[in-house]
Amino acid sequence: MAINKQKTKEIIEEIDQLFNQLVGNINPSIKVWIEKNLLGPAFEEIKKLIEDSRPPKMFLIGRSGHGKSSLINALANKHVAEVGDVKPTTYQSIPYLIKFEESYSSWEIIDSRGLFESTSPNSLSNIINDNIEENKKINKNNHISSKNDIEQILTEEIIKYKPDIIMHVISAPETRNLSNDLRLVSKMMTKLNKTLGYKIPLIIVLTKVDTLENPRHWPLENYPAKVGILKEILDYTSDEILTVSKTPIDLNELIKGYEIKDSEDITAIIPVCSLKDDIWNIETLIDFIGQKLPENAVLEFAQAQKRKKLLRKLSSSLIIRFSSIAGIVGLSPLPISDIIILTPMQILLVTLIGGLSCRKISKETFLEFLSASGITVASGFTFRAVAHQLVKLIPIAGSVISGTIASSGTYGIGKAAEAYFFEGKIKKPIQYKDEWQEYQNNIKQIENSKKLV
Ligand SMILES: Nc1nc2c(ncn2[C@@H]2O[C@H](COP(=O)(O)OP(=O)(O)OP(=O)(O)O)[C@@H](O)[C@H]2O)c(=O)[nH]1
Ligand SMILES: [Mg+2]
Repeated sequence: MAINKQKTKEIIEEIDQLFNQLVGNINPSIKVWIEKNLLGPAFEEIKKLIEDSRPPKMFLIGRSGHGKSSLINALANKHVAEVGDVKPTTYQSIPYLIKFEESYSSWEIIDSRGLFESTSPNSLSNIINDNIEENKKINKNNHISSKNDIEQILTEEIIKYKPDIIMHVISAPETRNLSNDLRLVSKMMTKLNKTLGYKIPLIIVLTKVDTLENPRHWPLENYPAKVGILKEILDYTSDEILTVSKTPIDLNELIKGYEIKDSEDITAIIPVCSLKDDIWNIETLIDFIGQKLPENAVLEFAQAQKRKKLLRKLSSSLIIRFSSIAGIVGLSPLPISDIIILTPMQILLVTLIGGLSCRKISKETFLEFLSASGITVASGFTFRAVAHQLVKLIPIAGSVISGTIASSGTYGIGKAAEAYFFEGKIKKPIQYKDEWQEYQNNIKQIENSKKLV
C-alpha cells in the first residue's frame, strides 16, 4: 500500500466536509479566512506532492554490454530489462515504462542502446581535434560512424524525451579506454543544457566494480587493494578525463562516489555493482537520483520501491509546510480560540504521513496512530469524533491560539506520526517543541544573513 491519487482525493473531500461540520457556528468571515489561508494552501501542497506527481524519466547512455539493463534491474529491484550479450548493430532507442503496481507508481526508462556500437573508442578521438573527414562518414543503414552523428542523435533524443536524469553507464575497468565517450557526452551536455536553458543532471555510473582487480575479492571493503584501484579510477575520471572538481558523497567512504558541484554538465560519478547477488552502492545512486529529481517525480521514484529514507524526506518536508501554514492562524483578523479548526489539516497530515510510510491512505491509518498515542476512539468512528480527540494531543494555554502554538502543535503531531509510521516509536508531540523552535530560528538566521548580503 502507498499513496494513491484516488484515495487521496477522497480523503481530501472528507477533510473538507469535516471542516465544514466543525466550523458550523463559527463567524462566517473567519471560516472564509481559514479556508483561504489554511486549508487552501494545505490542499495546494498535497496537489503538488500527489496529484501532480508523475513517473520519473531516466535516460541511459552507454555501450552495449556495459550494464545498462542490469543497472535498471538493480535500481528497480526486479527483473524489468533484458540482460544479454547480443550486440546491437543498429541504433535503437527503447522507451519503456516499469510499473510497480502495488505502490501505484511507474518509472519511465529510455535505453539508448546501440548508439556507440559502430564506433571504436579510438575513432572518437576527433572530439578533441574535430576531424572533418571522419565526421563526413554519414550513417548508412542507420550505422553511426562519427562523433557528429552520435552527438546529433543523442541531442535529438534527449530533447525528444526531456528526461529528468541521464545516466552514462561505463564498465569501471574500461573507464580509461572510454575516456573519449565520457568527454563526448559531457561536451554534448554542456551545449544541450545551454540550448534547453536548464541543467539535466548527468550521472556517470561506473558499473562492474566487482570485476576490478580480482573478481573473487568481494565484498569490496574487505580488500584494500581493490578499494585502492576503485579510488584511483574515480580520481582519474574526475581529475584527468573530465577535469572537474569533486566533493565526496560520503565523507567516510570516498569510494561511494563524487558529486560534481560546479560543472555545467556532470552532476556525479557513482560506482556500483548491479549483479543481483552482489549489489553494491545502488543505495547511494538511488539517494542521489532522489535528490536531483524534480519535485513532482520524487514520489513515484521513492514509492515504487518503498524507499523509506526518501519517503521520509518527503514526509518531513510536508510536515514543515503544514506547520508553517498552521502558524498563519496567528495572523487571523479575528482571534481564534478553538484549536479544533486546525484538526482537519492535522488529520490530513497524519494520514498522508501514514501513506508515505506505505500504509493505506485511510481513516484506519489515522486511527492506528491515535490509539498508539494512547487515545481510544470507539469503532465506527467519524472524523468528527476523532477531531475532538486529537485536540487532546496539543497542549494549549490561554484562550486564544497563537501562531506559535498552532505551528509547533502541528509540527509535533506530524513528527510523532512520522516516528510512529516510519520507526514504530511512540512519541509525544510536545517532545518536538524545541526542534520546531530551532528550525524557526535557523530560518530566521538564514533570512537575516540574506538581508546582510
Ligand atoms: N560482474 C558484473 N557483471 C555485470 C554487472 N552489470 C552487468 N553485468 C554483466 O554484463 C553483461 C551485460 O550487461 P547488460 O546489462 O545486458 O548490458 P547493457 O548495457 O544493457 O547491454 P545492451 O543491452 O547490449 O546495450 C551481462 O552479462 C551482465 O550480467 C556488474 O555490476 N558486475
Ligand atoms: Mg540492455
